Formats: sequence, C-alpha cells, structure tokens
Amino acid sequence: MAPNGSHIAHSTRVAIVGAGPAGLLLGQLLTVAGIDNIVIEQRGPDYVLGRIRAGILESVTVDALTRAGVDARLHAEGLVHHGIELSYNGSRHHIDFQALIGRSVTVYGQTEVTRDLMAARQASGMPIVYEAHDVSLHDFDTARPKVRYRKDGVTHEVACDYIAGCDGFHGVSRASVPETSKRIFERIYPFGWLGILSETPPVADELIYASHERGFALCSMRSKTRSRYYVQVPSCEKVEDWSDARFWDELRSRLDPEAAEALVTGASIEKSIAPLRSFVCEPMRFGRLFLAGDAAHIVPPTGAKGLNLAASDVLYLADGLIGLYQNDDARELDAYSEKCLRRVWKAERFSWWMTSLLHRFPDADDFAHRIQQAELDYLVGSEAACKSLAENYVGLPCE
Ligand code: RFL
Ligand code: PHB
Repeated sequence: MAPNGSHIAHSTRVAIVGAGPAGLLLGQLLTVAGIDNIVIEQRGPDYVLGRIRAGILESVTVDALTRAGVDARLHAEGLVHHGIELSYNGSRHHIDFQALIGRSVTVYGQTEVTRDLMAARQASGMPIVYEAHDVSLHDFDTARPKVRYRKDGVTHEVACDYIAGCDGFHGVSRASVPETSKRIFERIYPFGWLGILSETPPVADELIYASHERGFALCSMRSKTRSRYYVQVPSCEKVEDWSDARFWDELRSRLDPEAAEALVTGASIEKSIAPLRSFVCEPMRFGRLFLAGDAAHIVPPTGAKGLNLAASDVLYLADGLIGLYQNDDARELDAYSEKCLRRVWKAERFSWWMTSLLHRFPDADDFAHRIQQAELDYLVGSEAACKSLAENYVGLPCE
C-alpha cells in the first residue's frame, strides 16, 4: 500500500475486466485449474443480474458450465428442446433437430447462468470487485500489463500477466486498442426487438420464430410458467409507447391462428428494446490483452448465438492459459484469435441469415418479399436446408 493509503497495489496472473457470463465463466475455469485471477466489474451484482438477455444454450456452453462446476441447477431446471417452429403465412412448420441431426439445445436463462457463476465465484473465495470506477488498461504491449480502477475513493492497480477484456460491446477493453491496430466489420439493422418477460405459461412447447408482414416475432420461454416474447420494431421506437396491451395485440397479430388463440397474456415483469447489430473486431488479441464475448463481436439475437460465442471464446482462452501455465506450451494461446474468429464468422453468417430470412426490411421491394417467401418455402420443404439450419442452431463443434 502507498504511504498515504490512497493507492493499493495488487498482483495476479489474469485480470478479467467485466463480470458478465464471459468474465465469470473464464474466472471459474481458471480457478478450477488453479490459476490466480481477479474479476473487475463496473456495475453492482443486482444490475448485472437484472439484464434479461439470452435464453438458449448450445451443448458446447452446457459442457463449459459443467466443466466450471456450475451445472447442478442447469441440469435440474433447464428445458431440453429438440427443435423449433417456423411460422409464416398462417401456418407452423416443425424443424426437428433430434430427427435431423440427433442433437438439441437447452433453455436456461442468462440471468440464471450468471447467478450460478456468481455463487460459484463467491464460494471459491477468489476476488471479484463490483462497482469499480474508471477502469483503465495499461501496458498490454509489454510483459507486465496493468488494470487500474477506483473503488470507494481509492485507486487500485492490478499488475498481471494477461488481461481478459470481457466487458461487453460498450466496454473499455476494445476501446483501449489504437484504431490502427484493429479492423472493424459492422452491419446495423434498421430495427430492434421489443421484448417482454411475463409470468405466463409459454404459448407452445418449443420456440416459435414467426415471419409476418407486420414484422418478425419470437415466442420463447424461461420455464414452464415464465415466457419471453419479442416483436420486431423500427429502430426509432420507444419502450414507453408500448403498454402491455399494445404489445400483446401486436404479438398476437403476427402469430398463426392456433398460437394466437392459445396465447396467455399477463402483466410484464420486464420490457425493453434491443437494437440489432452484426459486429466483429479483428484480431481478438493485442499483445497481452485478449478480447472475449461481446467485447469482440455482436450478433443479432435471431440465431441465439451471442452468449454461446462468449462461452466458446472463453473455453479457447482458458485452454490457452492452462496450456501455458500448466505445460509451458503457448501454442493454444497463440492460436486464440484465429480459432475464435473462424467460429465467430460462421455464427455471424448464420445470425445474419436468420435475421434476413425472418424480418421485414423497410427498404425491401416486392421482389425481395417474393425471394424471402421462396426461401422459407424451400427451407421447410428441404431436408438438406432444415439440416443446415439445425446444425448451425444447435451449434457447430468447437475445433
Ligand atoms: P456482457 O453480458 O455485456 O457483460 C459485460 C460486462 O462487462 C461490464 N463492463 C465493465 N466492467 C468493467 N469496466 C468497464 N469499463 C466495463 N464496461 C462494461 C458490464 O457491466 C457487464 O457486466 O458481455 P459477455 O459477458 O460477453 O456476454 C455476452 C452476452 O451477454 C450476449 O452475447 C447475449 O446476451 C446475447 N443474446 C443471446 N445470446 C445467446 O447465446 N442466446 C440467446 O438466446 C440470446 N438472446 C441476446 C439475446 C442478447 C439480447 N440483447 C438484449 C442484446 C436476446 C437479447 C434481447
Ligand atoms: C430468448 O429466450 O431470449 C431468446 C431465444 C432465442 C433467440 C433469442 C432470444 O433467438
């Protein structure tokens, strides 16, 4: 500690910036492997848990959570889904993943994943700092990088071997890299998703992805008694303009008659609008700084890939660091960016394709609408096309 007590120095192997699912999962995988780490988060735990986001876990993500030792509740409460339904022109078509490729996905909310990871962190006794202000990254182009932050008026400096930038799309990690060292690929869609969470039974046993002339809609769930629904809205839309009644009417109008009839409505527990974006930052490593999860890439939620990509990045990074610390072998760590990006771009492609297939684009002409219809008709009528959707949706294997 510095003489005046206003500056505290720490030292660790890996400093993890951000306590979302990427940061917490990395922390847990490193802890299980006996590698010292600290997690530094700018918000409080309630804020982190209050964000309602992903709902679908690929088996790669379930395996990662199992390896991290946080799978008990996931296995007890997660719902295994063997397929999805596609709805358009008033009828529904089942895409049966199990029959097509013998695989499935698990419905278990990001909130619950985060809650389980937070509990494991606390049980491990490893350091986690919430409400860290003015987080800044230093010297990651040298052998001894540092992360600084302020907490309760005191400045802290963490010296480490590596920094993991797991601080999401708006975080400080990617922003700390000079513009000339990174290349950005981006597409912003002219619409967002208005989402509602309600304590009502889901309208169907599986998720319904609906393409309708009024726009896309998605019927998802968190449990057998809690539903998550989305409708596509223009980017300029304000959540205050959407009463629950207006939301339910809009959703119902976009569903097939059977689902519209079966829909059970109720008060919203949460309601928010998320913009849709595709984004990739290349590379994902800058000296001793590694970006993982939304800090490095964003996908539109249509393919349910964001959290799953965060998990696969973190698996590659954890294995790279374990290889280095346990076997003095840096090969896996050196391959990190290239390996992640190969997987990321495939998920970007799939998410962009699902988004293009199912949404109404404001500038689309009659030709574009006919092509979209033809693509839906082809998809539901072709086993090969259904298999392609299925293998991407359940998640491509990690190399
Ligand atoms: P997060 O979750 O954004 O966490 C980043 C954390 O970093 C903190 N932070 C900082 N900490 C310290 N210093 C700073 N300067 C910091 N700046 C930020 C933040 O407070 C936060 O706690 O990123 P992470 O961990 O990479 O996780 C990514 C996932 O959250 C995201 O990809 C998914 O939620 C995306 N997503 C979905 N993914 C799926 O795999 N399946 C789905 O079904 C799915 N549905 C969705 C989604 C995302 C959605 N929204 C709202 C964008 C549905 C929606 C509507
Ligand atoms: C969700 O349940 O929040 C969810 C499910 C599937 C998606 C996107 C979001 O594609």
